[in-house]
Amino acid sequence: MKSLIIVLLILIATEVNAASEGKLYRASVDSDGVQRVTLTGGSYFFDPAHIVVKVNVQVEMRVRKEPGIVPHDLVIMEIDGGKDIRVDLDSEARIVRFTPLKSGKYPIYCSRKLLFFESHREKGMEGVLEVVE
Ligand SMILES: [Cu+2]
Repeated sequence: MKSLIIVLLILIATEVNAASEGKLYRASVDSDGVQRVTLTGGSYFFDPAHIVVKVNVQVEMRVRKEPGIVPHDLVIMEIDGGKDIRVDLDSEARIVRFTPLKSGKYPIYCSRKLLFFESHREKGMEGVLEVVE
């Protein structure tokens, strides 16, 4: 009985974790040695919201914005040897290239904010880029 409860607790904890990090996309390395990811941002989400990439392998990220008038951007801090990524999202895809040099979890978020309203990040426009060995 006790072990059943423990298993249930683990399952619940895993579920909560999955929910907070959103849809998972695990990048694979293409034959040319680049791992490609497609990311869409909108009000107020990133899809996928949880991206897993390999360390020390170039990432090519195609980013675009869902249709609509609300402006969005994409920020990833200190991903490429301390370099930040900041790109305005457009309905036409833009390509961002970087090489993650250190494993860890890097927040992905939108830095937009309208006047005194909550920031887009606070409204849920954030995710995680997980860099693994
Ligand atoms: Cu935004």
